[in-house]
Amino acid sequence: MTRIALFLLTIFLSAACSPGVPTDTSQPPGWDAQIAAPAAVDVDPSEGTVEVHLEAKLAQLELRPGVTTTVWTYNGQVPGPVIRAKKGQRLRVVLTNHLPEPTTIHWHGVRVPASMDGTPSAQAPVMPGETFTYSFMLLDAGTYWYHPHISSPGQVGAGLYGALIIEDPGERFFGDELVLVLSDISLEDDGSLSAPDAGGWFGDYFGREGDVKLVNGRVRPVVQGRVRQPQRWRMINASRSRVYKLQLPGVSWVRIAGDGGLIDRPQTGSFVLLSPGERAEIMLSPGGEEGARIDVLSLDADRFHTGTPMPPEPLFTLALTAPSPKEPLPLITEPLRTVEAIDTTQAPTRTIELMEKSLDGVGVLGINGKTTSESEPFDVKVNDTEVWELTNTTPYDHPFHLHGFFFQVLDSDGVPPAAREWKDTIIVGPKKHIRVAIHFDDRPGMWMFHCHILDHADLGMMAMFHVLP
Ligand SMILES: [Cu+2]
Repeated sequence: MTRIALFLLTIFLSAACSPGVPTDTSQPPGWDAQIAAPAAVDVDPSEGTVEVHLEAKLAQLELRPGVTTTVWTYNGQVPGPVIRAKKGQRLRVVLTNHLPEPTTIHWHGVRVPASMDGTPSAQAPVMPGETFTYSFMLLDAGTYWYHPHISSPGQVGAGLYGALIIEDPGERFFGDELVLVLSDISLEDDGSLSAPDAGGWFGDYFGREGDVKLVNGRVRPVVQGRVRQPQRWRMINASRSRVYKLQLPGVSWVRIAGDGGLIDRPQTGSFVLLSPGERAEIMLSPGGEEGARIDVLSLDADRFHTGTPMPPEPLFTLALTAPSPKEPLPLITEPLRTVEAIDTTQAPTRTIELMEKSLDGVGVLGINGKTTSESEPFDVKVNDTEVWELTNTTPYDHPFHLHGFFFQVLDSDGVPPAAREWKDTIIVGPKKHIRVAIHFDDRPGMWMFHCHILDHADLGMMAMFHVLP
């Protein structure tokens, strides 16, 4: 071996052995080929910036096997491409609208400047044929997603959503990584999309759930995994209204992250609950024998509290291959990171009531007595801290989503959460009282909060607040 080859080999080996950095996948070749969503291409060669081009356009895809559907896509695919960048980088996304109607992109959970939030108060809609460039620094590692924020029930329901993964280069290795965008879509018998307002008022009131459940745009896909070889699943619920509740029979797992990156300590549970907009990351280790197939089950989350949930259905399948030739990594049990508690000693409390009422003889949804069009924004100031007490006086669940700022749950009906974490979306059940702490950091502007059952937001359960400089 020449000296230069030896030198290069030394460089390679030292890179391969640096702690916490995954340098190879120990899964079988093509392990995620049937399930993974394609990655976005970074067209900016500089280290500090990731630039991605998204074209919103119609495309023909076979979502339900055997039939073709004209869906609304980013770059011709559902979900849109997985955008990957690192904490500390700038993300620039050039959106071109080739849809038949105006659109925007909202960066769900990402602490962007108000002008980049993609809402009607943040920007003029991007008209058909127009281009708009989003550009912002990435402050927090975690699993996020992007979707339109005008006509969002129809546009999200038609296929416009994608994952945004912000990596922390210093993070330890939890397992071979899989991004799972969970959604659903409503199709007619001939494969065409159901009308965005199908069912009229009832559709709005109940929240339209698609009859076809999708994992990365596929029906019942398969992921191959070695027995006892850990995987890290980054899961996003991009559904318009469906609450996903997953059970993983025969799989040991711990939850390691939520909406805004790693939680303070790993959590165990019997299912993963994801309301629309929420994210969860789990580290998992499949048991069983080589050749076994484990169905990941979708349970009915019973968001109407009927007490008679529908039976579970398989959502996707884990096909087990030979155990890893390496020593398997055990599921993590030690603390993951320090999440500093927001200091609420001087913080005033504001009540946010998710409610319903009759308006001109029609049932509507609202916040604090008012529908979106009736309500006035309230003011807070940069550097304020507030406690919001979220309550729900309707008889069914609403996932509350706060734009622009993370919150920490203080307690739910007086019970503190098992882990401390950063959240932007939380399901609020009937008669619940969930107290959350919010610190308004230095990003003034107009921001929204709303129910993330997008049909409910459209029916009035959305309001605004103004962060004053
Ligand atoms: Cu709701």
